[in-house]
Amino acid sequence: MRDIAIIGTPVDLGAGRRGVDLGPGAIRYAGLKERLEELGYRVRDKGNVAVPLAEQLELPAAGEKLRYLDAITEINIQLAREVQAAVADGAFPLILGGDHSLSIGSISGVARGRRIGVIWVDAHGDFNTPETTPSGNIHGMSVAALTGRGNPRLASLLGGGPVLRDSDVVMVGIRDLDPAERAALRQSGIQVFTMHDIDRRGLASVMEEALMRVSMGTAGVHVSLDMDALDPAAAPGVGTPVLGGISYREAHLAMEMIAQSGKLLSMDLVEVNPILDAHNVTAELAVEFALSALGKRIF
Ligand code: LYS
Repeated sequence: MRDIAIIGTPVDLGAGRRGVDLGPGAIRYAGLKERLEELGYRVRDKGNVAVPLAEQLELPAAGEKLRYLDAITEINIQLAREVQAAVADGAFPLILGGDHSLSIGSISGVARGRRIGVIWVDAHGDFNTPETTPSGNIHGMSVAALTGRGNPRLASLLGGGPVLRDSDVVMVGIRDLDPAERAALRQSGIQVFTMHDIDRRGLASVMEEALMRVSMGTAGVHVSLDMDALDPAAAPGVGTPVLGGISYREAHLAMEMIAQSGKLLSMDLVEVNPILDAHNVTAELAVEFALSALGKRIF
């Protein structure tokens, strides 16, 4: 496929910290469209999904377990429709965030009417539900929702039950789980590759297994890249940094292996926070990793 549809989703309502709403602009500013064109793609920037500012909305009550649920549901339904339209046009959807709650919409759109696999590259499991969340932030609940858990409006965004099977989801780069989230994730059928696994086995072996699992029986693979999977020394511009992440080269290698698999259907680039960044390096990295996932090679 040589057509790419860029869809921005400048949402930060799912996060505890402000600023990732500026991520799509920062990634565009880093030259995403031109650099994809240099790779030989025809790129259409579809602009941004409409997102209200936190300032326009009522402040959630203290202790709220699903902060900004109405707005986030609405944004994700819109995003899912945009993504579905891109797929119907034969284009590759490339979604720019924004906080990780947007993957509920992007993946619901890509998975409409078919079974897909997902590689979730992240420091966090994003497997909380309203019962387990310590923060009430919906960006910590995306994988739970996509596999049918938690709030029904998120878990069945477009209607029709769970979007993903547990066995079709693999997490890579995990190193920060909340206690009840950790227990739930252990009970699920989701394969989790933590930083410990990457340290012991090496990233290549982990990615080989991840790709094999998510490719089995599926129409293809969506990659959801949270920039906080990277070590904060390489990618400082993220909302929820955690020490001990994957290196610059490991991230490239993961994306290069995804490209070589020939299975990639669509991709999210999320949690870029330009306010916390240094000269836009994190957005520039996001562009580089998208290029590697879409076939850019060293030699
Ligand atoms: N686990 C934490 C929470 O639920 C952090 C999630 C970070 C998601 N990007 O709030």
